[in-house]
Amino acid sequence: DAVQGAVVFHKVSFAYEEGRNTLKEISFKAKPGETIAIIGPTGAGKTSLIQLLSRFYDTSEGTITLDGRDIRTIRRESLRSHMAFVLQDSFLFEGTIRDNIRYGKLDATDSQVEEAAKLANAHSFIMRLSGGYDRVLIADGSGISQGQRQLIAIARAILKDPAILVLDEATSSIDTVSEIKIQEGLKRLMEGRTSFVIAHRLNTIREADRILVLKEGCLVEQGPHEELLGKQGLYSDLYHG
Ligand code: DGT
Ligand code: MG
Repeated sequence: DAVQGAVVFHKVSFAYEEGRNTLKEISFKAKPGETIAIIGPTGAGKTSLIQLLSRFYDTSEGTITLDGRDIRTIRRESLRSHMAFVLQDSFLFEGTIRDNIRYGKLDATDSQVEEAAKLANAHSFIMRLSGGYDRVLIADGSGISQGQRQLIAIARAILKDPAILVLDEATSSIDTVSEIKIQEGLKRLMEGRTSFVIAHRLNTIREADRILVLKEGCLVEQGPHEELLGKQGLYSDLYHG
């Protein structure tokens, strides 16, 4: 039951409210291991598109397939077991750092947890905290910075080892040191997985295999950076500010 991570959207439309489509006839393909950057103005439908992928909502029209299989035929729990989400305010629960990372794979050993934390660049800051891996976090994560929360979320995702990764890049300011650590951790996390990134950072966008440009629920352009620049359309306008 190994999942390769091929994702196809075929004429996908979605409405939160009847008669008002939030996403309109979206079609694109992601091959296993590709990185797809999703960009567009606020309200364009980026988060909604990602939510369809995990069946947080189901499409109104059209189909989404994973490795050729309509995701509506896959139980949500099973579907999500192949995905990890690293979101802007990734959720941490009240419990130890160890348990927060282990949430990615409940039967992981302590050494697997630490290995994932090392790959995520989280190990060194954890070791500097009093209590280390046994430090208890409270639900809103206070006591650790936003950047450190992200590193824990990345460690959790690395431990889970999913075929599909969904990443919502932070827009808010994270200090430069954490930022570099996060970038390195994310790079390791994205390797060999189909990754969907709601991208704000120019580097991520430029390096993506394909960029989806959304506007008012429509996929107005798609392609790699150079190709889209050449079109001198919305992407080129956004890129040149
Ligand atoms: P962002 O995060 O501000 O850059 O915007 P996007 O691109 O992530 O936009 P998205 O998908 O959150 O919203 C697309 C449209 O759908 C927008 O008009 C707001 C609307 N919308 C989002 N979530 C809901 C919801 O839960 N219920 C309803 N009725 N509308 C929603
Ligand atoms: Mg959003």
